[in-house]
Amino acid sequence: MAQKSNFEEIYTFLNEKFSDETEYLQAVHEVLEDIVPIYNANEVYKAFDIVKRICMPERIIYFTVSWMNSEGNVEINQGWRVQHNSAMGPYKGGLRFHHTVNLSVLKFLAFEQCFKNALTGLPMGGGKGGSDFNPKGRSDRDIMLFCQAFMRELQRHIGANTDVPAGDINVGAREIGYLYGEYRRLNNRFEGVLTGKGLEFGGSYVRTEATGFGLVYFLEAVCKQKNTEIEGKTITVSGAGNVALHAALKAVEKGGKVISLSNSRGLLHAAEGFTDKALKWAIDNHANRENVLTDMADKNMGEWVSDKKPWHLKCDIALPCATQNELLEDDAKALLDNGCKMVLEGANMPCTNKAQTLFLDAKIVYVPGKASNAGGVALSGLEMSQNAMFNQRKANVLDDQLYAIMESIHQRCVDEGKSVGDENHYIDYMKGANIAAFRRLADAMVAQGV
Ligand code: NDP
Ligand code: 2IT
Repeated sequence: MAQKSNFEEIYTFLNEKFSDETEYLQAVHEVLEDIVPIYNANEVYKAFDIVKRICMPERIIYFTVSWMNSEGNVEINQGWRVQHNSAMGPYKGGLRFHHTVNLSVLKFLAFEQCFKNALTGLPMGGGKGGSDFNPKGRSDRDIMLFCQAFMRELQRHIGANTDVPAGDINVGAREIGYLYGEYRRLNNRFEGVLTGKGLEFGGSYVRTEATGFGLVYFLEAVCKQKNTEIEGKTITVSGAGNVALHAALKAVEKGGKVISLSNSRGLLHAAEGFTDKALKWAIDNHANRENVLTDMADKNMGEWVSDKKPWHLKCDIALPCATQNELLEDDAKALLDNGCKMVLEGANMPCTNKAQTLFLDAKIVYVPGKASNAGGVALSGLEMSQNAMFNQRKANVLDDQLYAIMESIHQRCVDEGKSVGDENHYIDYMKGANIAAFRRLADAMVAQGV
């Protein structure tokens, strides 16, 4: 029999082993608080030492990407794929290219991905990968050369039934195309080894929109639960990439007033709210602009404010959709002081631990990304099933499926996150998401033995 574990013992064990991996420890800590009581009450989970095993990646692949750029100079980057857990299906999760990528960041993302994927109800394990390559300001040719070199190594570790990467920060349709092309040339076969592919080569309708749209579908479910609606609400959004722009567009379509977008250089403030026309222009143009937000300001679509985040703006709902730890304790205080009632994460772990605590203590709606941004990977799961059947489903069918999946994730969070005996019926979505995902993952692991 394995020894009995508890929160402190497990966290100390991980903290001693991985003391310099701050983002990974932060993500694990967030989950342990909620799941250890469930674990301690379950003799089978304890006998199988499930919690430690869920926290530790099954495999980490590291490689050096040496490549020759378009000017004939050799460049060297680091590449990783963290294959965290495959009990529920092939490892599944995105690739990120950003100068801040390191093992701690990828381990936190891979760990969270397992919980997120469990919530979708689809058969997917969890993983994440990427590189410290900084694609900003690079030529299209350099991007292609880097993607090809990255895939030359990654290809031997992935496969449609083994590990299926997708996009994440700075990995969009163009990069997935180049990565997929290199995989196909090296392996001489069509298979759904990546998701987010172009519609002409195995891609799925609605995948591009799915994370942002899914976030707003989740918001709609929250509003229904609280007998209110999106229409007429003022919404702040951070980020100006795939997730942020599609979330903003869907929120506007639902009658919300979206007053901000942002990036690492500043904020675009639209006091009267962005129009759907402005957001569609941004969606069509963001991938090939140096700074789509200053270009929008030049077109009078909003006012550009350098080096500012949106969290000081008065709003009813905040949707952080840029990156991890972008919303700090002071930002959370500003949101609460201004009457914000709901925070739903589009990004992965955008709120720091202190910010989360403030939201939960204030008993406003706070939904962690592993639940509210699961629409992207859910559509990836649907892309995998279309690839396996060699077909392509219609956009309206997939949009309905996405809606149904987000509603069911919401329901799972409510079932596990409602406080017994609380007359205010407060839903702790964080606890609900962590416990619902943990039960599914733990049961899959127990059933398969050690
Ligand atoms: P994109 O690369 O399309 O956009 C990222 C956006 O975030 C850019 O506007 C970027 O600004 C901004 N950003 C990045 N780093 C920072 C920073 N340190 N401070 C402020 N802004 C920053 O990525 P996605 O939209 O795909 O991803 C956004 C988030 O959503 C990530 O956390 C990702 O993990 C998560 N996510 C993505 C999914 C997907 O399907 N794509 C699915 C689920 C979650 P700049 O251009 O200045 O760097
Ligand atoms: O964080 C995420 O869920 C993603 N970047 C999408 C992963 C996927 O495999 O579609």
